[in-house]
This record gives sequence, structure tokens and C-alpha cells, in this order.
Amino acid sequence: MKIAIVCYPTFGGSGVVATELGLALSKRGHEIHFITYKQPVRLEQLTGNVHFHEVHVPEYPLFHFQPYELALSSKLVDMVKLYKIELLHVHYAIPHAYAGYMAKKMLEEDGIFIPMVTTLHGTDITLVGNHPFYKPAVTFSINKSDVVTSVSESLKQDTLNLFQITKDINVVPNFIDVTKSTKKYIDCQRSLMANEDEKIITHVSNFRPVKRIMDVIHIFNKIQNQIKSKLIMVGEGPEKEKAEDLVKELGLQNRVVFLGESNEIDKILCFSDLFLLPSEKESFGLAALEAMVNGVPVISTNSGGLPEVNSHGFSGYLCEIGNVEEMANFGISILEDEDNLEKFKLNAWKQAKKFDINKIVPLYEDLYTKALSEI
Ligand code: GMT
Repeated sequence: MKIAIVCYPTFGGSGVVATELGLALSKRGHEIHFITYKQPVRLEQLTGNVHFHEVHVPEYPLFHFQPYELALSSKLVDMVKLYKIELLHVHYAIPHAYAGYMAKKMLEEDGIFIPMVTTLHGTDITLVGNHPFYKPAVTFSINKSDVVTSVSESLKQDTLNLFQITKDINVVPNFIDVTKSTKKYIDCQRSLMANEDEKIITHVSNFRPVKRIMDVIHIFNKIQNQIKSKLIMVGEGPEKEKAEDLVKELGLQNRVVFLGESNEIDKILCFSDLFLLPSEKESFGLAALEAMVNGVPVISTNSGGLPEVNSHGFSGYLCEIGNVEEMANFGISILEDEDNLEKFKLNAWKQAKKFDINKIVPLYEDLYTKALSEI
């Protein structure tokens, strides 16, 4: 199939999932066209059947806001015609599903009928899309999609609760390449980050308020009181400065490293012993899955789709939002005993295997076939 993938090209989970999906589909023989405003961060190489088309938005001083949706829908129309693309797969409802629908309608004027699959990722529903300023447009574009998918059962329920949805929502969980494992990284340089007798705890996110970054620091503070350890903070975002201040206030400057954004998460996770994800809301928690596939147990909240990903008492633990005491105690219980730690590491890897890319990508292919047959 010839498929256009529309996504955010940044470090966010939705962009990562869209990119990994496109690459996996290309390996299965499909022709993939990424259409967005910048080359997606995980799209390192463009091969024969993977293309990238940049959406340019010309600056015009009259406009207070430059109309990205217009430029995107026009680009979609042009690329569909030029490459004879058969299907649009848009990731993140805002504004991609809206722009995709406009493109579909413009193409119909020329007698070209093309289905649109919309994947809901989380904040497009629970935080942004639910805002009264966007809600009618988001509801409309979800209902006008030919196929709708969500990355967890929890997100499906949130969508049905928050919007008047008339379409079926298919749950297709996020996935991971399970061949990624610590063994792959022969240059796994643990010694650069910590001494032999120290444990390494990691957090990866976009440092937005929803991630509860201060909880990460407080949990770590309690753990390091009992277990010699280091905290590696990966990512950038609005809460970073506050987090750095808290680290200073608690006198943890020598124990906490802020690495910034990284394209090499696996190289960091391969030497990590524990992953912290105390989010307020998480439709799935791709970061937790990336940790688990590297054999890193996860302490997370039980919000949103996290209970569908992290298994309590097996791959890690789930706690109430904000219960830093309990999260720290569970962390200590995993780290204080080497045998227990090894057991949790192995379980984390086993849990990740449930989301094997080879099991999940065919689910999308089936939905594409269905969408094409119904157009
Ligand atoms: O919150 C993020 O990390 C970014 C956000 C995004 O829109 O890219 O992630 C959302 O989509 C990911 C991929 O499906 C999910 O794994 C994240 O849980 C989800 N974030 C939230 O729901 C807050």
C-alpha cells in the first residue's frame, strides 16, 4: 500500500510511534510518505520506500497565526496526486484529523476517494482536544475519520466519555521492537554515569506538568537516603528549571544528572536499574514500555492506560497519583535485593514482549485493508 503518515516530528510519544510504525510498514513492503513540518526525530534514514515531504508555512505579516492546517491539507492533496497515495494515517487528532478530512474532501472534487485512519494518542483527547475552543472540531474530525484507533482501552473510554462519538474506536496499543535489549549495546557505558556500588534510576519525558517532575525528584530523594544511587533525567520542557531548583534545594546536585533531549534513549536505559513515571495522566506510557524492553522495572502511577502497560508486582509497581512515599518504598524494595532486582528486570522484559511490534503492526494493516474496502 502507499500510505501517507501525518504526525508531529518532535520527541513526543505520538511522533515516535508514528515514525516507528512507518518504518516497520516500509520493511513489510509498503511505500510510506511522512508529511509534516520537519523530518521526524527518529527518522534517521530515508530509504527507497520511505519518503519525507516537508510542509512549508509561508510567513505573512497580516496573519497573527500562520495557517498550518491549510498548508498541511494542500500538501496532502498534492502528494496524494503525485505519488498516488492510497490511504492517510493521521496521528494526533489536532489538527491532523481536521486537515486530513479537508484534504479528503478536496480530493473528492477530482474524483479521488481515499480513506483516513485517525490514531488518538492521549493529550489530543484528555488535555487539548477537550478544551471548549477545540471540542466541536475534534468531535467532527474523529466522527468523519473512516477508521479511528486509540492506543489504550483507557483512552478509548476517555474519548467516549468526553466527546459525542458515533464511530467505533479500535484499540491498537503502542508497540516496541523487542530485539532491542541490553545485549545489543555492547558499548553500554554504565561506568560513565555511576560507580559500581550505585544504582541508576531514570526518568524520560517532555517535562510538562502532567509528568509530575517534582514527584520524580522527591521519590528519588527518598530512595537515595537508603540506597546509593544516581538519577538521570532525560528530556526538556517547562518544568525543568523548577526541577533543577528542587535538586539544589535538596542538595542532590551530585546525584542528579540532567541530560537534555536524547535520540539514544536505549543507550541510557541499558544501564538503568529503575524507571520512574509518576504521571498525572498517561494514555499509554510509551516511555515505560521503552524502559521495560531494556529490562528496566517501572514505578508508575495507576492513571490512564498505565495499568495496561505496567504489571503491578511483576514488571514494577503502580501507585496512586502523588503518593511519593509508596513509590519510593516500592523502588527501595526492588533495588535493595540483587536477586529481586534481577527478577524484576527479567519480568519487565517479558512484559514488554506483549507489545511486540510484529504482533501490533499487522493490526494496523488489517484496519487499512478494511478502510480501503469500505471507501
Ligand atoms: O505526553 C507525552 O509524552 C507526549 C504525548 C504525545 O502526544 O506525543 O504522548 C502521548 O502519546 C504517547 C504515544 O501514544 C503515549 O504513550 C503517552 O502516554 C501520551 N501522553 C499522555 O497521555 C500524557
